[in-house]
Amino acid sequence: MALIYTNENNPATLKLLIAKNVSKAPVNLKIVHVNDRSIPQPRRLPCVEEEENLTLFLPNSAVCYFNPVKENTSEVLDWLEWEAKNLSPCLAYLCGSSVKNPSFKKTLQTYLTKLECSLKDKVYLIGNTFSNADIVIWSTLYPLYLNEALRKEYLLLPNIIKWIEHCETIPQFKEAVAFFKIDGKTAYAALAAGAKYLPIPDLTSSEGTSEESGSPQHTVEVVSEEELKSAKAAWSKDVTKLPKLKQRNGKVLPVSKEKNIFITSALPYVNNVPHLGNIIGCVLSADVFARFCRLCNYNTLYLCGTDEYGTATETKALEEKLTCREICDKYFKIHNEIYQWFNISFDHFGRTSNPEQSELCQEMFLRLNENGFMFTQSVEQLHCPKCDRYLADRFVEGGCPHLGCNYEDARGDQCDGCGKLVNAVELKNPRCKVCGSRPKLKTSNQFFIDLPKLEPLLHHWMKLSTPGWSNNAQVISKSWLKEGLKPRCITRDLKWGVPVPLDDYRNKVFYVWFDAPIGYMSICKAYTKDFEKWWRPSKDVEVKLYQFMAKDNVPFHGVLFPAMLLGANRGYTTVSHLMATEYLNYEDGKFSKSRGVGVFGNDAQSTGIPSDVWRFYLLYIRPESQDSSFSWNDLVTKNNSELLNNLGNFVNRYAPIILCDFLSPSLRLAFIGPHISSRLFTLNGFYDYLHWR
Ligand code: B3M
Ligand code: B3M
Ligand code: ZN
Repeated sequence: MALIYTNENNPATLKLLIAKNVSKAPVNLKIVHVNDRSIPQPRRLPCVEEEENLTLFLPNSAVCYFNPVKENTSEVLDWLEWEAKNLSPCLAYLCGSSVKNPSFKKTLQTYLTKLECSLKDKVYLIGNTFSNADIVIWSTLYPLYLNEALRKEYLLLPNIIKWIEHCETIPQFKEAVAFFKIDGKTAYAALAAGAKYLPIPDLTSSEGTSEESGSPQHTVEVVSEEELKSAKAAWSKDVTKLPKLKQRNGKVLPVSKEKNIFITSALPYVNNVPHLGNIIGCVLSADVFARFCRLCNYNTLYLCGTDEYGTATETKALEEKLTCREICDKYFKIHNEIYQWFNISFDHFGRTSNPEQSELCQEMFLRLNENGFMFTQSVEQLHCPKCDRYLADRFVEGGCPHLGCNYEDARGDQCDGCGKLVNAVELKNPRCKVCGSRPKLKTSNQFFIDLPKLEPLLHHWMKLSTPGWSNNAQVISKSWLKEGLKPRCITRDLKWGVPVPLDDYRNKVFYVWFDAPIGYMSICKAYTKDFEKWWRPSKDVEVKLYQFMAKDNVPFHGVLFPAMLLGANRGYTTVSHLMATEYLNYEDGKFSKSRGVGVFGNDAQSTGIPSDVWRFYLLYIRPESQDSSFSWNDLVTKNNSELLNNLGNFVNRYAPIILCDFLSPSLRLAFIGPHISSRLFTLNGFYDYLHWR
């Protein structure tokens, strides 16, 4: 049975009770304080918990849900929207908020005049037909009617009074009022307290442009003949005859003669909390594509996981005084929870510190070694005598060696001053990041992958593969190849990583960029023992690999990893679509965890803004072909104008059923139409929730 959570005296609850009486839907009522932790997210009052996964937190939406009659015409919906966007927030500001806002007095008067005109010679708002519009507006005005002082101050006009008094005698209204006492003095304060974000009443509609017309004016945009035709054709398709979505039971595996889509998003390091830029660049972009492919009934596998080895983890462990394992466990959980909150539809979210990783990484190395694509060479490395350890690139700092850049805190891998890559041994006045002392040069033998030897193979492969890549991915990879490939050192004197499986090297581990891409395989193996069906498909099976990432990861996915796969010569699947995004900036600068600038996954969550709105906005500003920026003001504007006014109105009014699978299940909007039995969620009233400032 549905359960209504409400604070006391909230007129919006009255709507729900009347609608429930009209439709004879049984409900329970739970009176709570606005700060009660048991209120379902997003903790607005009143809200209706319908089933485990369905909470209606928009009162007008819930009214239509309780009472889904076909009389919910667009005229009714206009009134519901007007009530949610204008009338009720205006009353809340004037009579309910602790900060009184007298400037809305004139606005309210305009609203009341409009209502008065609409009720002229009518029994109900819409002629002689009782509708949900009566329930909703009556409930909101009733406290004003009850309160003598307010009634004088805000002049209730005669038609309105007549209508209020008429509705008051309807049994379902009477019963609701008797059951849930409304006190004219505190009702609007209760409304304001439950709303959490008070929308600003729409002032433009109070200026009397639409004068006597009861319901709001519509603007009609010009649409071409062809557009109209194709829209009509699309809508006249019988949705019930569309192919049914495949039931996915068990593990997703590729099938001969079908489309087999394998999707990955770059594996995030465990040294930080992902920010919005990471989310749109990798997991969210891939998620939308995965949802699209599943809707097309392709065999779709979407994998991701945390990239846990390497110096990034060791640095973080030192910083937080935890072991590497503890750091990985801690950040794996953080990442996993954030992506769940964003409704990222991974088939599996794994981690590279699993046993499958060591096994596959060592196998790959041995294979490349056997095939003659590895060699050893002695390497000069910085060793800190005080800490007695070789210093990984990130553990050394010093002056930038590049001409013209005098940046003094360049890292061993890259200089933040000029952005160029740095060779750690070339740093001026190097110092150990841990103890600050000066490291010494020492030599040790390391393995190198012979990229120049792999170049011809790679060249040929690139010609065939790159046409489907995003433009920036093509440009970056081709420019690497053009400059000529150099051998790359793939082993390190570190502890936290996959051990090199050869005598004399057993105390070394693989360089993180050698092991990380193998994570895609090992995570797949952790997901299914049949992982080779994806990675080494038989001749009659075609697998297309789509990899999503930010552009700084392109060289590793477009050059290094394919070179490894080709060199291993075992018929491995290689990337057919490398999709890279540009950067997302924060307001006018860069996201930066160290400087605390930006919005991070957990911050997004604590704003109370639903993840679907974040998903919508991030996709809207996705840095596809150039950098873009996140801005709070723009978030509000895009939400109000595009998501609500455009998409929302469209879905609400015209779509018999729309499965917005680009958005997550909670937003799979199904309009309650006559031939649709699955009642999910209507957008109606969404407005008042989402028009926050
Ligand atoms: N958003 C137009 C429409 O719903 C507009 C209504 C405003 S109601 C005050 O089609
Ligand atoms: N962990 C870099 C990053 O998080 C790296 C990606 C690995 S993908 C195999 O940006
Ligand atoms: Zn040191």
